[in-house]
Amino acid sequence: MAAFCRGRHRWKRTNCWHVLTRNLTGKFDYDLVVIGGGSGGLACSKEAAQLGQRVAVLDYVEPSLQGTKWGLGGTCVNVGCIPKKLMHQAALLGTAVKDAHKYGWQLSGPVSHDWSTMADGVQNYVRSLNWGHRVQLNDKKVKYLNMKGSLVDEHTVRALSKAGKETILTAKNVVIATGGRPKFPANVPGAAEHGLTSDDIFWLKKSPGKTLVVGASYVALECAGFLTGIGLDSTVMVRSIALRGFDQQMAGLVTDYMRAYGTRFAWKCVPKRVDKLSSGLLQVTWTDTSSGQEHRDAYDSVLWAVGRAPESKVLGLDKLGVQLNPETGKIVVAADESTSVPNIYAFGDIGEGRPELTPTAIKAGRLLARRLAGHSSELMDYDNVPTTVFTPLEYGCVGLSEQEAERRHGSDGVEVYHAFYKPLEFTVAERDASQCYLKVICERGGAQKILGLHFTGPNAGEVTQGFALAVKCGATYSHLLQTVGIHPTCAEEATKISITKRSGLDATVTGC
Ligand code: FAD
Ligand code: NA7
Repeated sequence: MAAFCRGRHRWKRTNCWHVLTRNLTGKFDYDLVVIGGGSGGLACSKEAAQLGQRVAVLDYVEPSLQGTKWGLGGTCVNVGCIPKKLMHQAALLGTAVKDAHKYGWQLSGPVSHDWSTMADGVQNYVRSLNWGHRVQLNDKKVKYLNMKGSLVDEHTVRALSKAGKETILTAKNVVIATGGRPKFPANVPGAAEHGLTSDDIFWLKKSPGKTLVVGASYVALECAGFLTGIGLDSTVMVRSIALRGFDQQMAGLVTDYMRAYGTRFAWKCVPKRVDKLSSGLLQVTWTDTSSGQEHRDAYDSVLWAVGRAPESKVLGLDKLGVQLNPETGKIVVAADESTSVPNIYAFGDIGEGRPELTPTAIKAGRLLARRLAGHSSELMDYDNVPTTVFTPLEYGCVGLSEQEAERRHGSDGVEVYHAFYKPLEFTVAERDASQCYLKVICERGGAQKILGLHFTGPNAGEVTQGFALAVKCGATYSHLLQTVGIHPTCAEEATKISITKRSGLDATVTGC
């Protein structure tokens, strides 16, 4: 340790000595230091403090390339779930205004949307959450440092403030929950220089205008969906398929609905370059890979939603031998969130193979805190995690996709019950319900255990959450049929579902 300090580190001798004495006496400044104050890190640190642990949490936001920055709370609060769902709500209200005419509302004059009113409301709400998180940490006696953390050894964290002030903290255990950041594509000149990502879109003061969204995973579709919904010309550029990893029949319904809703799609297209024109518009050149032809169009904004990656390099993990997946940069973790180095744990978006979702990060963080405090040995169960894609037609699911169920059980081992239904609220409004669909994937033999449930329709998150409990409890097809529906709802269709895909019968629900 002494040699380590003398030769390789810049911090003051007093600090160095401080580290040395703490380690030799077995006393640390903290029981737990958490690097990253996002969904997972905050949950972990608050839980640990509640169990009597001495805890510090470091959170530091490196501004985006466009200069966007935000406060405490991580991706979900600032540049993810929360602003996204609120802007999705803005878009849904646009549809509701159209429906309202049919329901008798007399709305005089043209209806239009004002970006800055929406953005102000959303951004102010996010700021209130930032403040709420600070207050909670204070109340729970968690030491919060707005500093960038990196590891010195398995018990020592170096924290650096924006002004360059260095602080050394020692801890019995160190937890890394630093999440990820949006990527830019390699080899597309002008992409990073002129492009936005989800780190910027929610914080724009002015409307992004005509927007090209590149990428086809749920972040891309959700952003393009709400932009269309508030009246902007938006195009999704899809390199291969939409919603990779999700059930592909459901992905088709989601994109079909979006197309009918007004979102444009450039299928099988890859961007080549982005140039800023003298008009200020961004000219995007792309290749249509099915024809090999090159195309061009001008946009006000280009939003890259081509995946996320952790900034694991700055954490100093390589020096300590913390094993990373070289392809993703994520930390290799065991079932108990331990890394390859004792006393260092990692979870949430930075954990290799973990779902990139807030509730899993929160739950995993709480459980880890309890285990580290010696209060429990319960592990996080990552099976049957439900999720919802908040596209104009929402898509909720839990369990396996039909493709994955067939891969695991064979197509003869799986029974799929399905129904095309019409939400009651669509009727008077004369809305097309062609993509409102529900399917329940069951084991074909035995008690017909439910393997997966997929739903497109209004309030898909609310619908799916309850069924997720049933799936977690090992529900079977007959449990579903024994359940009494709530009438009139969309979710009740699940309790009546009887047409199998195998039968080839028309799955359209008729009557009540
Ligand atoms: P994060 O929340 O990313 O927190 C990590 C924190 O650590 C950040 O504040 C970061 O700045 C900080 N940090 C990084 N490095 C350091 C360092 N060296 N020192 C100090 N601090 C550091 N999930 C859902 O469940 N539902 C949704 O609807 C949903 N929508 C999303 C929409 C978008 C557009 C995006 C991008 C994500 C969405 N997610 C959603 C995913 C969700 O936001 C993440 O899964 C979740 O935030 C991960 O939590 P985390 O604690 O692992 O990391
Ligand atoms: P994902 O889930 O990693 O998806 C990335 C998408 O971007 C996917 O459709 C990719 O197509 C596409 N992609 C990737 N690189 C390119 C390039 N160079 N050009 C065009 N298209 C590209 O990323 P998201 O940002 O949507 O979401 C990440 C997580 O954040 C998500 O799980 C949420 O939890 C929050 P492909 O399928 O590879 O052809």
